Amino acid sequence: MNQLVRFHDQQPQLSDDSLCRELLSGLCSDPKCCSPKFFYDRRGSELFDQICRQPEYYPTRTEEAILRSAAADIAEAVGPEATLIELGSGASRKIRLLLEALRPSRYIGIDISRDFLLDSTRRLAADYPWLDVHATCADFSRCMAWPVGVANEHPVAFFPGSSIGNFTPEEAEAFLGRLHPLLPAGGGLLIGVDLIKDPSVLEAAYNDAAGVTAAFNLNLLERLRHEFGADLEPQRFSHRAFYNGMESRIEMHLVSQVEQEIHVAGESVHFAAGETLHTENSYKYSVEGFRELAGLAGFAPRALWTDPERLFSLHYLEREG
Ligand code: AVI
Repeated sequence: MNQLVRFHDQQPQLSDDSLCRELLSGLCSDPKCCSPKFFYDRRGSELFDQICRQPEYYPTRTEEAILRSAAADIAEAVGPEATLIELGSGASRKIRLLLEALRPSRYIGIDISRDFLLDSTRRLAADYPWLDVHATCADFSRCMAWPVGVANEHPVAFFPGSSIGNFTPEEAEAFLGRLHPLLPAGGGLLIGVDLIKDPSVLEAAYNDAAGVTAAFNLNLLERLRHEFGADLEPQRFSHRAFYNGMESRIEMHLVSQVEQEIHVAGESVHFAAGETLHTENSYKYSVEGFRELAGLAGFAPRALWTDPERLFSLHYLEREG
């Protein structure tokens, strides 16, 4: 296999200590909460892959269908010889749907998971020998910097999957605000955003019949036990996901079935029966609502693609000024 991937390591791993402090501060806050980043240990990432294949979870297959059917139009909007920079590139699967149509000169995958990143970018380089492939190990949600001298030519950031929805709107605006200075005027952002729709469709997507999303949510407790030495019984919690129409977001919670005390890193945390640990928000936007948010961060709308049922949107935005 062609191993020609240029690797840039920004050494993003937080120490176990600071992760533990972050975890405790959420568990001790009122209401209790936990960052969704704690979902993604090895098992959590496998379960997320399975979620994407569930019949009720429409975002992945709908976005992929949009990328397939709109590839030529996307190529026209983006233009030739782009440097594509994928934020949170994971398995680099979706970008493959665009490469032949886009013919970018360079691809930079950015991901926090070093081994996974190297593996997937090496496979990409082997499958597309004409493409200059780079891998940057970094936590793009905290700080972002392109590898020096690599993204000068027509950089276009690619942020699929509606991962922007896992930020609050304020965090999303701040995130786009950090991206803005990394792009030259006219630099592009191709971003997938899940749309507001009938709550029954949304709630089914986060309560799949096979119980994969429930297992994904509950796996967080297994991670607390194994990685952070928490003393708790996962079967004393249950999965809950519902649409909060006032906030336009799906909320995921772990609900304590009984009154109980759990112990994490020397601290004891009390749960009343029915009290929840809020584990994730997944914000949904209207096309106009997302354009407005992106506008606040200095991005102007250039093109938009959706599916016939208007479940999901793919925006092409350009940095203004
Ligand atoms: C990664 N992210 C966009 C997913 C979402 O839909 O918010 C995470 C997820 N949580 C439960 N199911 C999927």
